[in-house]
Amino acid sequence: MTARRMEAAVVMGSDSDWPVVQAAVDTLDGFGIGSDVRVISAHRTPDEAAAFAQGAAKQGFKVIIAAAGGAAHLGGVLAAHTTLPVIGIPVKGGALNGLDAVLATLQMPAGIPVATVTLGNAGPVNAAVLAAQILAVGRPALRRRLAAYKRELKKKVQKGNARVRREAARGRGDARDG
Ligand code: C2R
Repeated sequence: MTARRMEAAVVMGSDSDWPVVQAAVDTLDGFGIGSDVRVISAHRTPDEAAAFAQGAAKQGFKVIIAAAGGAAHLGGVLAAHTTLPVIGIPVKGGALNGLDAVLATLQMPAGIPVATVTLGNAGPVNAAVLAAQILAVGRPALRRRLAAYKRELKKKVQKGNARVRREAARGRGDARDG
């Protein structure tokens, strides 16, 4: 069996972010995208942050996902040191409950984008889906997997619609009978 290529680097500012970030790794796994996970802090390990980003393309990574909470500078610092696309996951928590992380990740100066995803549970999933979409350019097999993923989302909504309509109709019927 050949080892899976590690195309996505998943970096987080602290091991305390891992419970949130895990969903990104699981979602990447679901698309068959290999990821390498590590803790690097632009604040606490600034030299490692710069060195990692500078060497990331050479290591074979094609996209970087950076998760951080609070004064979340990690995504921006990694983006400053690479031309790879960087996707930022703001991590909820702290005194400001993540609003600080959203703004710090999102509000980058012109020329150094960090594609910032949702705060909360959707964030790591969306980071992984966006990474898959970036990697799928020119890769029909991965594009087909993404299309299948969207079909599953559609089915879920249709099932939900049927359930809600059934329950609502039953509720109205009960009210009329009573
Ligand atoms: P601790 O739980 O280790 O105190 O970290 C981490 O991402 C975490 O959410 C608290 C929060 O600090 C964040 N942190 C950053 C950076 N390094 C750590 N925002 C950075 O480099 O941006």
